Amino acid sequence: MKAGIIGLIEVGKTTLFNALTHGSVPVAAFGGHRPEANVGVIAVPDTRFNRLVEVYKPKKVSPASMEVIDGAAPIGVEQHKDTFGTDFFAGIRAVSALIHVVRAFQNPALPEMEGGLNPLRDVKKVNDELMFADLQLVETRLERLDKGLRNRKVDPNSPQAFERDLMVKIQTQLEAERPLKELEFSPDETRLMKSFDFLTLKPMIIVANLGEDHTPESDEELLSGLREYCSLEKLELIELVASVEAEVAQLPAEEEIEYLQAMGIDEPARDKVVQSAYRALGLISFFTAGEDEVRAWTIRKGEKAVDAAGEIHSDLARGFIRAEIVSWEDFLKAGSFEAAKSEGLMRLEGKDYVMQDGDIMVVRFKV
Ligand SMILES: Nc1nc2c(ncn2[C@@H]2O[C@H](COP(=O)(O)OP(=O)(O)OP(=O)(O)O)[C@@H](O)[C@H]2O)c(=O)[nH]1
Ligand SMILES: [Mg+2]
Repeated sequence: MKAGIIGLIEVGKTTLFNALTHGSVPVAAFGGHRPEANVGVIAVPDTRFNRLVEVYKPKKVSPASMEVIDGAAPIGVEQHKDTFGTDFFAGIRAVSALIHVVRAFQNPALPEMEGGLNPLRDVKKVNDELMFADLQLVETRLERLDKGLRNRKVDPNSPQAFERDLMVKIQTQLEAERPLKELEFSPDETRLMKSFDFLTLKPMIIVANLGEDHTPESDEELLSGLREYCSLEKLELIELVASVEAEVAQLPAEEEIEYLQAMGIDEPARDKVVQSAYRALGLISFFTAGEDEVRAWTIRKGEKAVDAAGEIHSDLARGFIRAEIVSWEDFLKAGSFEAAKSEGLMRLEGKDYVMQDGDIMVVRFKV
């Protein structure tokens, strides 16, 4: 899974990248507007996974992971467009989720923002740019289709007509200034759209980057509009101080926990960012656990036992007989997979069993 950090210039994208990856990429180097992106791989934080590791003390641990990309497209820097080539958004077209950072901090060292600090305005501005980029894409495609179809009778059942209808449907939505993820698409339409990598089809979360000196009162004043907008648009909003998160991420693990506890925080906000990106994508985890390895696997909500088995190895899907499943709650109750088994909490499920978040699975198979 890949997530791309987007947002206007100098809002703290690279700072958040550092917080997420425990990294120390220089912020705002060369104004930050570099054509090359920062890329990092991070483990998806999961307390259930940690618990499994405590129980099994395995030789190998393999948490779920996510790739984070920063700097591929700082939005709103028209003057830099040429240096990025024709497709300004190329760097984030390949991601599956967008982490949209918006500035909610004052910083006298940075140039004054036109019209003052206004996170709601900025989020809308970026969202408009995403819709505009998709609209350009679909219009280019429509032009090309129409050129190909000119002076020819088009069979309404032809693939060309099907694609044209789809593109018009997309265009209509974007012209109404609504993102594509609100539309429903048939499996055939989805297949056809895949190569376009439309930006407004991607799940998105919003990160409001607050100042170090923020208070609940100042947050309310600054963010009430944005909070309302996010709840209307069904966008998850995470409020954090990226600069503090980035500093904390530099501490050794134990010190970090102590530091956070002293501040009365149970988990770093960066964990929430990753988890909520995971959720926005409709992803869940299931686990395989033993003394050799404890591993978290990523699947989509609604996937079946046989799909989950196929994630592990295609042989397991091909020769699938049954899945031994212990739910996360039952695992906690019993203390281990084996104990759950002897207490009758283990279930034997068939191919079509719909996997639940946190399931622990052993696949019985034969090839
Ligand atoms: N006060 C404050 N300053 C921050 C915070 N996050 C980032 N900054 C400052 O804002 C400036 C820009 O931060 P970056 O992380 O480079 O922002 P960016 O969005 O990556 O910037 P570009 O890549 O240039 O578009 C730097 O001077 C940071 O120190 C924050 O949470 N609070
Ligand atoms: Mg940057």
